[in-house]
Amino acid sequence: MKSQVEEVRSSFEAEAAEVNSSASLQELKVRFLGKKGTLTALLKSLGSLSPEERPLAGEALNALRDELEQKIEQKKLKLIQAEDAAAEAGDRVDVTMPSRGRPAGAFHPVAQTMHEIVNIMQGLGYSVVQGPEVEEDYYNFECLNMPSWHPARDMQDTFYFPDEGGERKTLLRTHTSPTQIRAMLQYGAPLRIVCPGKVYRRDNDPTHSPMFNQLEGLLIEKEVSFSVLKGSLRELMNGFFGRELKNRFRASYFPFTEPSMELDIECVECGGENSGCRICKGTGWLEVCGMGMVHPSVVRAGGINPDEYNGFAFGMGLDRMAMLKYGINDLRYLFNGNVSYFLSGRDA
Ligand code: 2U9
Repeated sequence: MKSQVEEVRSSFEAEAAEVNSSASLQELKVRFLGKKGTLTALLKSLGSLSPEERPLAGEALNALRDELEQKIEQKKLKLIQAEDAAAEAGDRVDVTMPSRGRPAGAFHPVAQTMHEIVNIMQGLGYSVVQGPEVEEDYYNFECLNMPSWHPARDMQDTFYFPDEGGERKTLLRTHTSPTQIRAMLQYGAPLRIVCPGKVYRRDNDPTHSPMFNQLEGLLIEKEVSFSVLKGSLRELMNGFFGRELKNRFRASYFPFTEPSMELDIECVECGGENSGCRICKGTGWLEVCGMGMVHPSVVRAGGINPDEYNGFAFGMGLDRMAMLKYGINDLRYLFNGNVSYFLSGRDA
């Protein structure tokens, strides 16, 4: 495999040196990275290697793919600049030439993800509710079993607004759950809602941003069982990823649900077949969603009688779901406004 990697690299270098226009660059890209491209064929052949050979070979091929993508992008920029300069230097102006079209716009991958999940949930009878991003401490924490002394507040290091001496402290919401409390108070039971939106936490590292996008769901009806929750989430994940995925539910803890669980799905990148997989870290599983039966005191805080109604809630990070579905391997791509990564596509 090592020699094949070297062969592909050197033939790419040789062919790239001959490229002198955006059109021939695109052809080069298709030859190496397209669906039937040389490198793509090697990546596909990984499955036929032995489990001992596969991780190293996979790593080398992924690194080569990243390298080729980067070189193509660099070359593309240079060619476009050169072509623009040549066009400007030309002394004849063809006034009949149609203007250079603008690329059609597209949804941001996170917005796209949000729409896809909302569509699936609407199919299951859920409505969309939105709420304020500047929230009251009461709705964000108190109603959700997190009084001021509760240690769970430390997990959501919060942006508080300066205390202006008013009765209610305000903050940037740390989750969309307060919107669901507001909806319970406004609409009562029964209720099926999803709440997508921006949330804010004091997190800033390569895998966390101080603002991220969440989608939470809430169902309040009579005699709701945990199995309905499990079935609904399996439906959502299979619908979102477009195929039947292995799944497992693990016991967990959230102050606002009891009992609580987390859902793992099989790794969408390697299906558990690659011990060196960058996405699942070789575990074969991806954590995608937290959930549980809504705690009776949270149901009561929403103005609904917990002796009459019960239900479940779940929550997930939309940024993470977008990255998993669209193979985006760095959170920063979602925020830096550089569309070339998305326009070039990973499978063009
Ligand atoms: C009400 C009652 C309960 C929403 C829930 C989770 C579990 C959860 C995390 C997923 C990744 C947040 O974005 S994340 O960091 N969320 O695990 N969320 S249950 O529970 C609610 C919501 C509203 C009234």
